[in-house]
Amino acid sequence: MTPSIAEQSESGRGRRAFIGLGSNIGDRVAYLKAAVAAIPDVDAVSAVYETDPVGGPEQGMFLNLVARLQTELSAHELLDVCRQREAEAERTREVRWGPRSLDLDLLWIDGVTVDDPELTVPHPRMFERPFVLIPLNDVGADVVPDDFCPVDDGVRRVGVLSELEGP
Ligand code: A4P
Ligand code: MG
Repeated sequence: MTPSIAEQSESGRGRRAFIGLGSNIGDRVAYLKAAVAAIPDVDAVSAVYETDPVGGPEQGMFLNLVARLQTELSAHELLDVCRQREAEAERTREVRWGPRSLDLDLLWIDGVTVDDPELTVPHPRMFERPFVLIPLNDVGADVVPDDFCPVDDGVRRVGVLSELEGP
């Protein structure tokens, strides 16, 4: 019998966590591949979606995906993982919601909520964003609200990360 989510969380192998990745500058595929390869404990990766930018200045299209982890790392350790991957992609912070080589958002950790000055989990904007929920539906459908329709004009599936080539 498949163990329930609660049983998996208590089995000693850690918890499920989901990280959303986005890129809209340079070789987007290469940034995503390098980041996913360097995130620890990844056990599933969604398809890659090309998505219209939401918010911020006029900017190019994003590639977005969601990685699922089964991990014993804490929420803050996972935030450090996100920041390290962004630093490796020479991410700069000029404009909020502006163009970026790589953005990693810690979306969700089973059974964990955090609300402190540097980290909010679940990610506060994830449930209003098709560019998050559609890839999340590939690897964590139970986390997506039941009434969400996983089809959106601004989110187009482009393929599986390992089979894509840049940019
Ligand atoms: N922070 C707090 N909670 C979290 C969390 N759960 N995960 C803090 C990650 N970081 C979290 O983020 C600012 C600070 O948020 C971090 O230092 C961390 O301490 P940032 O990445 O430096 O800034 P940002 O990404 O410009 O701002 P923000 O508000 O995080 O933006 P979002 O929500 O990440 O949205 N459109 C498309 N189509 N695809 C996208 O991927 N992304 C954004 C950015 C906007 N529009 C987009 C996309
Ligand atoms: Mg961010």
